[in-house]
Amino acid sequence: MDRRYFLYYSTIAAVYLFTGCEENKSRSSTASTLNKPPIPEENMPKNVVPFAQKLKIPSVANFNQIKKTELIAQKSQVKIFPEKQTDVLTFKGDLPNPTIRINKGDVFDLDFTNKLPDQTIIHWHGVIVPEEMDGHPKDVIDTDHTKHYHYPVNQDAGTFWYHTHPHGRTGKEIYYGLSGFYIIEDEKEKKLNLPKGEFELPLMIQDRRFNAKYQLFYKDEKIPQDNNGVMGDVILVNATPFPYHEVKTGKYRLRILNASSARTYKLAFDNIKQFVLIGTDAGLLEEPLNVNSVILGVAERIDIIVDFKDKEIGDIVTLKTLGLKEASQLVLHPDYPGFEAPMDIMQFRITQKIDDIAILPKKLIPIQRLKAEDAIKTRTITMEMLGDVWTLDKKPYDMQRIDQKVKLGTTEIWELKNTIHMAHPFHIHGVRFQVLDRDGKVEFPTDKGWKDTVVVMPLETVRIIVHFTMPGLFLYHCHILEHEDHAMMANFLVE
Ligand SMILES: [Cu+2]
Repeated sequence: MDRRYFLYYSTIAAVYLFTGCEENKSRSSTASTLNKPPIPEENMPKNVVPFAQKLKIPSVANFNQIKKTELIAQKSQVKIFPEKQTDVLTFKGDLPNPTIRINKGDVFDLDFTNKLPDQTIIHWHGVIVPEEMDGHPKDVIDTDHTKHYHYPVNQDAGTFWYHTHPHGRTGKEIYYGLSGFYIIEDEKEKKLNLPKGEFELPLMIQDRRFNAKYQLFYKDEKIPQDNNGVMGDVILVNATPFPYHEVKTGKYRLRILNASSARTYKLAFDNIKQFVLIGTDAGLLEEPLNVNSVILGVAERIDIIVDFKDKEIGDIVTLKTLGLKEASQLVLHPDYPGFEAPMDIMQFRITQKIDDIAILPKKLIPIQRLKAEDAIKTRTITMEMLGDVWTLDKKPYDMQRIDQKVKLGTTEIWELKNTIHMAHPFHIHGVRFQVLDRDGKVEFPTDKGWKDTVVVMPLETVRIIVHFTMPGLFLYHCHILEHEDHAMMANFLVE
């Protein structure tokens, strides 16, 4: 049986087994497609040969060497597949978009020009910046207009990212290409002597759908489940489908970002049982943590060390997702692999023996634990479905409404209650936070570090603790892009 049809019918079977909160409407419309594949003929995906292309490495805009740079959101054509042009959106005319690197203490200076037909804006995900620099959707700029971003970077080293954030169109713009890495470095991190140069790789993971003409296609309006989240069967790493990368027998620092629309990954390697988690979204851990796998929701990042020292020339190590069936009982697109599906992501091919004698430090960066007793308030935020619209606290997003007011300089506990049978990565702008506890059964090693996005599993409550240091109006929202574009977003004012 053709793999597409196998996936299709096995997911249909899952619909009938499922007795949770899925709307009757969507269940019957899925069932009505039983006799006919839902994807129109022209959108039938071509076979994509995995591990046929080298991993692309983004260019770097390094504020050590430059004072200022520019990004221009524009339509472009790029070769995601050899000899084929794919229509995409880029910031510099090509994909992957450049990686921004900047030192803590330096000033970020950038002109952003919008050459798209619609209004848009850039958000610096995880970077704590003044309100007018944050890229709130209220600050969108018109076509052919330029916004000047200028702010000091005052936070610890970590792996962040940037993407556009216009309300209602974020999902589509990121899907077509508008995201990149943003790396902050500092002196404390440099002293740790972590792998660098060719031994440090940013990996942006995104699942995508391509049609027979090698063009991306986003939501299928005929499939209501696409509003639950867009999933694809082709995994791009740095805009390269299922790439390979040639490595030596040493330690590599991988900065991994999940910039997908909806997919939560459970990342692991075959042929390497254990790897080392050294950092989470917003900085390094206190000490390296040995792990076998890590769950990574949309917008989350991990900083890991993988050691190929025991490998021989010719060996292959594959980065994959083990699948995470616990993450959703809702049906997403019935024709594409769901959360539960194990999938290969990329290959590391060992091509050279070296003696890597560097030792990973036993201690990384001290983390000051925020204490529950210092919180002046506990707020509960619920993740709800209102009819068939994704919301927070049963209220669809209203750009004019202030949903929460917070006192500058205080600490609060936010209790994130997921009422739906689907995991939601919850993101807060303008802060970094720590996870206090979660009532679920799945263990998250990433809960040990600084976060700006946290996955809340189905029907789970996660308590986070936040210290508010930046005044202004900011957003909190689900980072499944189709959920935030729906209405699963809210404003809070720090004053
Ligand atoms: Cu969500």
